[in-house]
Amino acid sequence: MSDFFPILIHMKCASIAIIGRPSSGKSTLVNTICEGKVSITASTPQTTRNAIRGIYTDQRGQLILTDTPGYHISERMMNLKLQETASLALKETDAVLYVVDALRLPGEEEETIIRLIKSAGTPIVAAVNKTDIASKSLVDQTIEYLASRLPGVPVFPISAKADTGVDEVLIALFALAPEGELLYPEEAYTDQPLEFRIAEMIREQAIALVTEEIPHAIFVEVSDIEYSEADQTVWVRAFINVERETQKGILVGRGGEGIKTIRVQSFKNIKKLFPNKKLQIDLRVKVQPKWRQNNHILTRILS
Ligand SMILES: Nc1nc2c(ncn2[C@@H]2O[C@H](COP(=O)(O)OP(=O)(O)OP(=O)(O)O)[C@@H](O)[C@H]2O)c(=O)[nH]1
Ligand SMILES: [Mg+2]
Repeated sequence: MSDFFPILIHMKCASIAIIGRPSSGKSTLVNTICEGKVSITASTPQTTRNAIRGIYTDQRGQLILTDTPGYHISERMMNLKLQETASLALKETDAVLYVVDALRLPGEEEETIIRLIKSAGTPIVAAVNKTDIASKSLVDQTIEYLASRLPGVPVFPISAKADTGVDEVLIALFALAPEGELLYPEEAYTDQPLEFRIAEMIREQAIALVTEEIPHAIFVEVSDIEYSEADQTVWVRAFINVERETQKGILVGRGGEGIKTIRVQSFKNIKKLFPNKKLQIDLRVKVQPKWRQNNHILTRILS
């Protein structure tokens, strides 16, 4: 008899849609799970605008996590498109990871999201986030609320930022995952195109610089990535688009200080994408009046 006994390892593979209100910490959670910068984050709500895949692999198998735009009720054109992106992600998934912000008492928006995820009919795991800063009483109230609205759904108190309770969420997700081959290589942590990742890293720093409504008026497009073999340098050219001249003035800043800060801060993250090369980033700010009502632009940047 042969000494060789094949070991049958039943790997699991599941796609998970991450759903929740704006600013509940969905993108922070994806980054913590995937141990990399998959999705940009900000203290202002409605940061994520696309379905963004993060990939987590360990000896149990693979979870393909789809970060989605925060679900916000509004009839504005851009918001309707963001809602559609979140709803679509629910259709192509094995399970939903529902992230609830313990700092904000549930309201109409939470009720809408619960209706939406229930109607999708896929298994749900819920995470009550920001337990590192929320009081115990707020966390308990949120857990109670979820138990009453989603009976039978496992609920985990977590901190996406401090990485507590996240392992328990992974155990619950793998428990729901079907057996299957890995869809991505083990070392992959996202599948986003390079141009998109760079544009997002620039947008993150532009958002960090401004307040009020301006973060929502920004979109970034990379026009060009060029590699020069001779001097081992990657050239990135990108446009930060805003809706008004006044917003442009704020982003550029006095003597160009604003745009310089965005370039220097985003450089740190973008450089990690080109570890052995030199990097040059050329940033311009451009005014695109009322782009949020322009179907052509919205379709291009939100698809
Ligand atoms: N203290 C604390 N802050 C957190 C935690 N998770 C997220 N945050 C913060 O909450 C803010 C929003 O986080 P994001 O991850 O961008 O939230 P999001 O749900 O992806 O938001 P949208 O993309 O707008 O829907 C950021 O300032 C995060 O640093 C947490 O566990 N604890
Ligand atoms: Mg987000």
